Amino acid sequence: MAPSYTAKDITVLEGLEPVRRRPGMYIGGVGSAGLHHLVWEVLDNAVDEAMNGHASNIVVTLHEDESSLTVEDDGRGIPVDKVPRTKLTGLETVFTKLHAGGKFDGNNYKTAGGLHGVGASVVNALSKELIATVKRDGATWEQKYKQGEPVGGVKKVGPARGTGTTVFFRPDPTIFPKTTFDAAIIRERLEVASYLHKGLKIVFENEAAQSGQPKREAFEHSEGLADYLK
Ligand code: TTJ
Repeated sequence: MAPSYTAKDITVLEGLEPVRRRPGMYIGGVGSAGLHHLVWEVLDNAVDEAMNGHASNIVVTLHEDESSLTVEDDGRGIPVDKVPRTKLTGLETVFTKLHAGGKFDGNNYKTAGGLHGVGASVVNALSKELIATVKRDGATWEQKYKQGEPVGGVKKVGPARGTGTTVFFRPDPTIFPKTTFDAAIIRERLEVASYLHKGLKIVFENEAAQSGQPKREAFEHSEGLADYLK
């Protein structure tokens, strides 16, 4: 028999107001751990695309101001066409709709790192600015947001070679008392992720590196945890 959709297949999507009202419910708190949680949520989305066999490279860039970050993958690219039921693009849905339930109310099942790819809207809600860029079907598409609200629609901004998703975000200083990221914390997480996900190449570009620190590091382990044990 052909598969059919039932009520249980329809995901309830809410707006982002509750995230800005009670950020701790979604990221644990607004201190350093909560701030870095934003990075893990975005990173997990890119890692999921790699785990599904569609991406093999991730680049994480800590920008010179230390308060903004870019995560890029070479996966399929988040779809930019409109979803009939919601009349929104897949991209806008990912970044502006809260998939019902918060992390700490037991409604979303977690992977090792976070919300299993539904945390992008939480990051957006708590960002002063976020730019999502998708390369798909030979074109580059972009949508910008401020405090989780779209600033215009999804726009075609030029041609593209290959496919992928890039997310630039700057955490909102009206939410976080301190918005500077710690390069050492990010570097460590990326190194561990590269051991856990065999064959995935993760590059860390640290534009804020001081003299004597590497500007670029690549983490890649063809044998995964076996490499770690060695
Ligand atoms: C969804 O189904 C069609 C093909 O693409 C799937 C998808 O969502 N892929 C995806 C999401 N790849 N990469 C992302 C992603 C990457 C970053 C850096 C951040 C976010 C929020 C998502």
